[in-house]
Amino acid sequence: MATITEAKVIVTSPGRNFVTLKVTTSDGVTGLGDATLNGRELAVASYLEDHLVPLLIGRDPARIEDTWHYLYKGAYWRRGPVTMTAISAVDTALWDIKGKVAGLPVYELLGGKAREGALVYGHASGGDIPELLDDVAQFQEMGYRAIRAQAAVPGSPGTYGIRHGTVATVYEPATGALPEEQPWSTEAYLDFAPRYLEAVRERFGFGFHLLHDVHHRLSPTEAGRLGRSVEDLRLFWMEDPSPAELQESFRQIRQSTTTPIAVGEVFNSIWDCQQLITERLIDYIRASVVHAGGITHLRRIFHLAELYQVRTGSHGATDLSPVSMSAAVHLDVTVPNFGIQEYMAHDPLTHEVFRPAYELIDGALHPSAAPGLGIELDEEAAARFPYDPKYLPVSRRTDGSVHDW
Ligand code: CS2
Ligand code: MG
Repeated sequence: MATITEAKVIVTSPGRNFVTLKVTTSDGVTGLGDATLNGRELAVASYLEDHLVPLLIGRDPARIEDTWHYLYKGAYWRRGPVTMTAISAVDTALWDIKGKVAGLPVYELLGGKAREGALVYGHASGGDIPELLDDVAQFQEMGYRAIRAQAAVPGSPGTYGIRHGTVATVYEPATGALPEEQPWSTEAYLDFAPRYLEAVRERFGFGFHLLHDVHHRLSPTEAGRLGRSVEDLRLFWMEDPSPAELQESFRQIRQSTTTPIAVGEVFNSIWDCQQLITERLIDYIRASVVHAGGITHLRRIFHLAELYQVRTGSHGATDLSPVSMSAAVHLDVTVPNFGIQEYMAHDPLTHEVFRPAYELIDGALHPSAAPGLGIELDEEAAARFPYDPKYLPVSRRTDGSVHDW
């Protein structure tokens, strides 16, 4: 029996911060798992180094399901983004190893392909409507068949989702050692968002999927109003309309509008979406490999969703590393209820460290047929980019009080 002989945590910042777990076996096989939790990276690095790595040494790398339960149930303290991101990294690395040992790409171990590639959506944005329209045109030229549209709300230049720089540049303004504070007016947003979404449909028509992210900014009542006001624009989805701690609040949104609802990028276990799925309060579940317990647990969430005709639409912003993206694409091509995959191209600097083998073809990501996940990490390159503390901004309402980010 091979055993795990080493598990190394690699923190690197090529363009933005990433935490990666590299597991090595006594046969010399290595596997990678993403452990990045944007703005709280070092907490996961410590959870892994101080608490999980000592438990992994000497274990059988083939026992993925058992290791998952050992780490989840054995901790006594369950769930939470730090714990689940750390477990995700271990799980993903073990699937990578299992594929390499079997000589098969991970999608074969998951039951084989249901489709050749995973349809992705790209992020078009602009400081105003004309800029947004130019950006949508760029994504169409690049072959994207699904496009998310966001424009800066007048009076709130730092609105979430607005890219600074080129298509490959992170848009989340990482503001240094302390979070930047940004103003937010729900009234201004509710007035403006339907207008720019309409402008996109007016100029480009209905021959592509149009998506929009609300980023947890609305109450269920406001979300219902937004959804209703854009029904004629036939959005693919309205994302994160409201914070989902209160899952049953989505019933109100659901009853207010036929605009499809997607939620889940901040979820870390099946318990965060059980009610949303089983009561069909959403159309798309956006949990991801890295934050929802790895391939093992995300697959469980997707299978539950399949029973209730809820489709998948995993989070894939640039704070999810190319290791995450590789794992996501392997899983996406196998699940019957796949819907769409978010994809933001990484900064070219990121690719000096991470070398993924997935390919974007005609608006869909195709996994590589190489054994495992088809992802390599250059440790020497990683060492050239030390950790760079950065935070997401904090949002404040016009009266000065803190709002949801
Ligand atoms: C966003 C994310 O991609 C999305 O849908 O909501 O970019 C989110 O803001 C970041 O991943 C937070 O780390
Ligand atoms: Mg989002």
